Amino acid sequence: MNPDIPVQLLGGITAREFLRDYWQKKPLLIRQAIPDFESPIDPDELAGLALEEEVESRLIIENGVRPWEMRRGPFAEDEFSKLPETEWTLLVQAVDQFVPEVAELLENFRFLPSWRIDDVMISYAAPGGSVGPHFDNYDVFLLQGHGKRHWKIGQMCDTDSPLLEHADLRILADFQGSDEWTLEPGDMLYLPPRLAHWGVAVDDCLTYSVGFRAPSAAEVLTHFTDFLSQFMSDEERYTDADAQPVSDPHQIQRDALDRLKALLAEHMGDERLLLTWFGQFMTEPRYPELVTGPELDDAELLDSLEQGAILIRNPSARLAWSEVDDDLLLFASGQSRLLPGRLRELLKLVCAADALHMDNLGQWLADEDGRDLLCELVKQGSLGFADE
Ligand SMILES: [Mn+2]
Repeated sequence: MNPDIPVQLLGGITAREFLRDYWQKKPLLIRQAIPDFESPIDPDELAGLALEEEVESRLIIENGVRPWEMRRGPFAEDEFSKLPETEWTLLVQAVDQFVPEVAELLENFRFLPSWRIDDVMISYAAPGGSVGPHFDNYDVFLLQGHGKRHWKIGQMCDTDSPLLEHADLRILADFQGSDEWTLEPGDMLYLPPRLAHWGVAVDDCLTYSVGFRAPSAAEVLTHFTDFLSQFMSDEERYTDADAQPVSDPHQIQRDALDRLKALLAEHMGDERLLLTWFGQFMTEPRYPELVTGPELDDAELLDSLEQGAILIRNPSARLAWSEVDDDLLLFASGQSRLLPGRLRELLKLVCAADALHMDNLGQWLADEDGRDLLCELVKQGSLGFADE
């Protein structure tokens, strides 16, 4: 998309302006980001999802058996009827993986890399419902779906910010409010990481949280070095064939440190492996058990497509691609595959298209590598047949 065209979702500023002035920096309130927005899911349907085994959900009851009581789903149907009239919240994670119309909302965020998006969480709150003042370590767009929610924003926080004593929730002990707004359906609030916020339902309300993912520095280091170590032999060790006689045998000298730094730099500087690890890591599905596929060979796939079958992306799959020299890397749900550069347009199609069929695949089905790729993606579960 053109980064210099005003975006309705961003209140008429361009993607370039948003990224420059707000993203990861400061909050932005956008009235009618999605004009006349009608939530594709209602509170009953959300509660229905929270009954399902594979769906992550939580209930937070402000005056429960203890203050801010938290219960984890899946829930039994009668649990909802026993809740108080007011001051509780139901949070359902990754609704985009279960409701296609919710996944479609993500099309509005194509000015950001799709691999940065985590999920769409939807919360229902009874009047007065809230999860308390808190901060998150990731960016979030809070889109009001139904009813009204009053948002207050506060100070920037960090790991030293005092929290209430609570086993499960990170509620701020101290909230220094600065701005506040009441959001109505279609209104949206962008919040950068670590900004304190506190949303309280004015009436029955649904709020969509489009959350982002950014690995912590500790995760990058531990996961990347774990990945690297798979490719290292036990014979590769600290070496000091260049050693000089020591003056004090108990002293660790500067030259030892230099050799270690060289060893680290040699491996950490391997861009190809860094890219491979990162692509695999960022496309790991939230629910890997939902990404599985059938046994299938090229001929069967071709046959099905010729008979009108349609392939769609598994809503639980994550896809991304990158370049390495003249080749391409496709990342699909935690795995990677090196492909010849001529498949670039097919890769882009696989990542972006809502559906794959004879019409848009066309010539690619005549390409053995192309067919092979589609077949592998179906077997792996990242792509699936539409009517299954
Ligand atoms: Mn939050």
